[in-house]
Amino acid sequence: MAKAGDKKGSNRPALALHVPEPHYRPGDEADFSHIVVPEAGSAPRPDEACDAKETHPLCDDLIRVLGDDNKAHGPWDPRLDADTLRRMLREMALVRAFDNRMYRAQRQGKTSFYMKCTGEEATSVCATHALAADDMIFPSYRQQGCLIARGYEPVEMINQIYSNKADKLKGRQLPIMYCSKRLSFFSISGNLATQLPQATGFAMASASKGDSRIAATWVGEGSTAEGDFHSALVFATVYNAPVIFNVINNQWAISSFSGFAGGERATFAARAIGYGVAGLRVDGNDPLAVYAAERWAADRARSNGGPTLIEHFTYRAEGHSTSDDPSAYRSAEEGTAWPLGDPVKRLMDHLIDMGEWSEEQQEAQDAELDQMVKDAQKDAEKNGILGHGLHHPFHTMFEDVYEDLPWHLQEQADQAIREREIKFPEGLKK
Ligand SMILES: Cc1ncc(C[n+]2csc(CCOP(=O)(O)OP(=O)(O)O)c2C)c(N)n1
Repeated sequence: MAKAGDKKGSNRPALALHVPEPHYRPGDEADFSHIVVPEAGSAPRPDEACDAKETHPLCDDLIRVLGDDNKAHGPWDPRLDADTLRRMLREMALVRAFDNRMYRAQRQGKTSFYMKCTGEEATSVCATHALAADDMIFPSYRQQGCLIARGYEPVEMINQIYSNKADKLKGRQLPIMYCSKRLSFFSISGNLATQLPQATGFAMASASKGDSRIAATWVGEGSTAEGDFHSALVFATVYNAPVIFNVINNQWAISSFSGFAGGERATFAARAIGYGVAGLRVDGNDPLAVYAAERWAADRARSNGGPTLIEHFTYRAEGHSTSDDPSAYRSAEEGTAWPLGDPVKRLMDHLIDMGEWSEEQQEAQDAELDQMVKDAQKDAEKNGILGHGLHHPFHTMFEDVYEDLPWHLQEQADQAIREREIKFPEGLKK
């Protein structure tokens, strides 16, 4: 019998630690043939009122509606009219035009930071269309599409990005961390995953008041590794809270691939099984499938069927943010090799196939949207850009939190203002 600390003679195998490694690194050829892409229309659609268990086989499937033939297939086809489809297409294209211009604005030094959502537009725009206008959205930082789908003005977004004197958040948030009470869009938090328990809490409050508003939240697959994910799902399942968890699996969390959040072992949708909530796994680049899944979950939540976790399987086509260089850690070929295509092009091709749109109309719309964002940018620049000094007055940082400023903060405010007067005498004020 071996004694403690006596390794000699032991024939037990040595333990080995598994450290996940992505399939492809810079310079590698990217081949996604291991990803199972089922036929569009092949996934069954259970009734919204079904037992959560009935959805669980879908956690290993992939709900797809738009086929390679550009037609809508199967029971998940939401049968939207052409006007709604054109509106979703326009808003996705607007998000892309906005992202491209703001990325350039950061490179031109007009703001310190920007984050694009290229390739993921459907997961925010089309999901928002499936919600009621006053359902509460608890976003992460890549859901500019939700705000655009609710009609937020690009100029307001740019004012926030520039932290200028018209920024409604008074420069107190990192660029792109928007918030709009009017549009039921909760304040974005830079601390990952805090929005999940907040969404569950809102949903519980809404239900306990007998209200009709549900909550929908978005989170990256990497952030599901946070403890907040667990707390949010436990409370949601225990109290059958009317909340939708949208997990955006775009394969990467900055430079960590999805394997570091558990993606090698099970799908992210499959986490629903352990909590006993409904779970769906959807092609996140298929605008119709995204709409249909979100609508299913919203109808279920609104009729007291409880929470749903939706994994949107997609790809982050660009860098994490303007501070990131993905060519340092992933194969440059991944974006083009991604098997689920581009959501904007897929919806455009579908509308063209229906005889409701044309490439010429798309081109003209792209030019119009680009001009629209350019005009909004010009208007926002009148209110100031990074470093031009046109921001909210310095002392406002001490306002809006307390009704009566506590003495120690008052002291700090007085001291800061005095020091500022010395550093920046009249005429040199920054
Ligand atoms: C609590 C916390 N940990 C770490 C970070 C740093 N951080 C910011 S974004 C990010 C990656 C998140 O990836 P994912 O959740 O997959 O979302 P994606 O960026 O892909 O949309 C990390 C680690 C943070 N902001 N907050």
